[in-house]
Amino acid sequence: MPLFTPRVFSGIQPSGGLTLGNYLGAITKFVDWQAKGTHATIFCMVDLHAITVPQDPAALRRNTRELCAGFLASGIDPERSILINQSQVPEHAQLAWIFNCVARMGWMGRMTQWKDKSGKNAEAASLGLFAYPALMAADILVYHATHVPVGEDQKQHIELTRDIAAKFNHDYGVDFFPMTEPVIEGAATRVMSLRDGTRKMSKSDPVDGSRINLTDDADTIAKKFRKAKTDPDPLPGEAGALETRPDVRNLVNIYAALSGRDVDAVLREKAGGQLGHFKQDLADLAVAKLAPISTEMARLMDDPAEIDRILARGAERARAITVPILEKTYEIVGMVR
Ligand code: AQP
Repeated sequence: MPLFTPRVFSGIQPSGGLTLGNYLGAITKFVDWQAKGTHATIFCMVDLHAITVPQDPAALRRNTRELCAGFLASGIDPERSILINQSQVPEHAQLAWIFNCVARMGWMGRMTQWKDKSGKNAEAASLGLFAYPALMAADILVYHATHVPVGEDQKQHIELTRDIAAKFNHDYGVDFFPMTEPVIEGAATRVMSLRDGTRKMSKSDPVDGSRINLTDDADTIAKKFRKAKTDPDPLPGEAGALETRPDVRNLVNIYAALSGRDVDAVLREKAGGQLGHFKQDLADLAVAKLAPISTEMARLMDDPAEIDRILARGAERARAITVPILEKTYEIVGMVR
């Protein structure tokens, strides 16, 4: 394989407000990669992915800018990283078409996100929802990204990205696309719903109490944790004992991730404690971490023109990478240029 420039890419859908799941599973990891400085870092608001399910246009515009504010407020620096909105870099969608012709229907049909989101009525789901992983592969490979930090739920899509890259390279007899590595690390790779510890916390869950939004105020955060589903037993002293208590395990994982410690260290300190007290400690910790972010997001949202300028500049920098990679792809495929 050729030596690829080490590059990190990841994205988040502006399909609602940012959740604590997005923050712990994705954004904090993005900030860590940026701080390491070993790789070029590219972070994206994936608006084209958001419209695979219905979106109100005004809400989509607002959510996209708010997501950008969330990235900035959490520590993404638009000078050190490239920060973009997907539809402003057209090579993502152009490469996705090529990948639609590389990926197989059977591969897409096996994706658990497709099965979950299309539900019982797959016939009525959009073609875009079915093809979602090919667009995601294009998002990643249009930068020749070598590493993708994601939450656990996206692992299967990264594996499919590797399948698409391998098939393209094989079919055309080239070593053009890298085998991208998923990076899934930490205590909160899968933050669960506060109302059901067996389901992922999601920004599009109709029950607002199931998630912490980055824009929630201190009282709302405390109330949501207070009402989080748990059981009457005290906290155990070691992680193994949480296997059968998914709701409690979720809260402990969130606490560990927010405090930057591992789960065993948290349990050693909290063993025997009542859940009521633990929920209060967790709420205090979450408020201390999230309040400065939501204040900064609100400040940034007062100046949408500045957000738009940052995104326009990001798109310009991104296209210095994506245009040559797309052109080379077209040449390999046999398009007259
Ligand atoms: N609950 C979660 N725990 C850990 N990581 C999570 N991520 C999302 N939810 C959790 C990670 O956040 C990144 C962006 O995800 P996305 O918004 O593009 O799509 P998603 O995974 O489908 O997120 P949602 O909140 O569930 O959105 P909707 O409700 O619109 O489908 C990814 O790295 C993801 O792993």
